[in-house]
Amino acid sequence: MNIKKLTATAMSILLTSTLALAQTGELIFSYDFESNKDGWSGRQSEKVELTGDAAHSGLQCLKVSNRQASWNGGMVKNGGLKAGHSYYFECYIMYYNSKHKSHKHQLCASYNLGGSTVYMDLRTITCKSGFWYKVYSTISFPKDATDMCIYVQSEYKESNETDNDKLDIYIDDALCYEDTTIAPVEKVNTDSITSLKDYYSKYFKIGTSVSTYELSREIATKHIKKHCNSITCENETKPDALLDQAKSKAAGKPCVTIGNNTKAIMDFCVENDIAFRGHTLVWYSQTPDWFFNKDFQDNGTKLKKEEMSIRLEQYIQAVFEAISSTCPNLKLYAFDVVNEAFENDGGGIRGWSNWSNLYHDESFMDSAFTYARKYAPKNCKLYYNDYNEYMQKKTDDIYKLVKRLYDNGVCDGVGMQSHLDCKYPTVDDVRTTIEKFLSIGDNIDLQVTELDITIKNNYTDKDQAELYKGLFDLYVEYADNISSVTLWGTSDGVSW
Ligand code: 9MR
Repeated sequence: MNIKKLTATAMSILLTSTLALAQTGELIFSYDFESNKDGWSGRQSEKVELTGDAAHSGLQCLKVSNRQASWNGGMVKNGGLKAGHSYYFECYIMYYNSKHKSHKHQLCASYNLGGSTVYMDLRTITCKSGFWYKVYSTISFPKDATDMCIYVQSEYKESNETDNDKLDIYIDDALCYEDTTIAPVEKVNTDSITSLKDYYSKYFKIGTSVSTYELSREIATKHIKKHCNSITCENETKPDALLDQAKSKAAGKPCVTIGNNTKAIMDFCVENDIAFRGHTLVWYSQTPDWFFNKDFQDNGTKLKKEEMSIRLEQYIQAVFEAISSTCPNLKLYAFDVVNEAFENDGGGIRGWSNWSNLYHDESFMDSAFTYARKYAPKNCKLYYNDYNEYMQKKTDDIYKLVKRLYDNGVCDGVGMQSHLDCKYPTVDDVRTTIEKFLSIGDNIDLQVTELDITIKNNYTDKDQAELYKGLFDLYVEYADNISSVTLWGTSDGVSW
C-alpha cells in the first residue's frame, strides 16, 4: 500500500478548507514523528511505531496498529501538560481501507481526579479513507488533576464493534499550545453579571451550542444554566451523528439512533428547562456517503433522484420519531432543515455536494421542508440556515428560496449563522439583511443561530465588544421577528 501518493492530493484540499485558529501562549510540544515517537504510546497493547507508509508532512508519521477495541489508539501522556491549565491541541489523522470508505475518529483527553479517571470526548470527526484530517480542540484540566493524556481513537462503541473499529490509525504533526484565551468562564467571575436570558427575556431566547464534553465541565454547565434558555448541539444532531448504518442496512430504510452523547445533551435540556434547536437535517457536510448509496453500502451505486426522495422522507420521519421517543419532554422549538446550500457569490446551489450532484436543482430542499413540516411537532419551527448571509448575492439566493418555501407554508424562517469578524460585516450590513428577510412575509421569523466574532488583524477585545453591543441593540430593535439568538460556544475558547 502506498498511501503517500493518495494523500498528497487529498491533503491540499483539506488544508485549504480548514479554518485556522489563533494559538496564543507558550508552545508545549510540536511532534512531527520524523525521527522518534516523542513519547507517544498505545492505550492498551497497541503497536505504536514510526512509518514511511504515509505522512502528512515530511517523510514519516506515527502508525498505531494491533488495535483490539474502538478505544485503542495513539496517546500522549503528560508531555508537559499541567493541572489547572488550558491548552489548544491539534494533530492530523488518517486511516486507509479500500472497503470501509468513511470512519468516525475521536479526539479525547483524560485525567485522574480523586482516584477516578475522567474521560472527555473532545471532538468526533468523520474521515474518508486515505485523506488526512486536522482534528483539534481546546482542553482544560482541573487544578487537582493528575495523569493528563490526550489521545486519538475510533468513535467509542461499547458493543457491536467490527474490524473497521480497529483499523490502523496514522497520526502526524501534533501541536500543543498553552491557551491563555480559553474558557473565560473559568477565569472571569461571572456571578455578578446579569443573566443574559433574563435580561433579554422580553425579546428573544439566548442560546449556546454545546458538545457533550462541554456539559462534563461543571463551570460550563453553571454558566449555561445562568445565561441560556436554548441549546443547539455542536455536532450531536447532525446526519452523521444520527444515521445508523447497521440498522439502516438491516431495515432496508434509513434508521436513526439517538446515541448517548446526543441523549446526554437532550436530558440536560429537559432537566434544566432549556429549549432545544435541532441542527441539521440536510447538509453537504457531516453526512455519510453511504446514505446516498443503494442498500446503504459504503461502495454501493448511487440512488436515483426518486429513490433518494423516498429515503429523504423516511430519514426525516425517523429523526423526529427518534427524538420524541427517546426524549418525549424535550422542548424542540426549532430545526435547521437545510444548512448551507448556497455558494457565497450568487452562484446558486453549492456545487460540491451529494445533494446537488444528484438533484442539480433546489427541489431536494422543497421536499425536505415538506417532509419536515409533515413530521415535526407542531410547535417546532423550521428554518433555512446559512453563513455569510449578509453577502448581497447570497442574501438574494436565500431570500428567493425561503420566500417560496414560506409562501408554500413549509418554512418559518431564516437562520442567520453570523460567524463574523470584528469589522465585517457592519451593523448596517446586518440591518440590510434583516430588512430583506423580513420582506418575505409578515410572520417570517429570524434566528441568529451561530454568532461568534473572531478577533484578528490587530483588532481587540474592545472591537469585538462594540460589535456585540451594536448587534444586540439591532436584534432588540427587530425583536418582533427574531425569536432566538444563539452564540456558537460558551466562550471564544470553545467556539469554532
Ligand atoms: O462547530 C462545529 C465543529 O465542531 C465541527 O467540526 C464542524 C464540522 O463541519 O462544524 C462546526 O459547526 C458548524 C455548523 O454545524 C454549521 N455552521 C458552521 C459551524 C462552524 O464551522
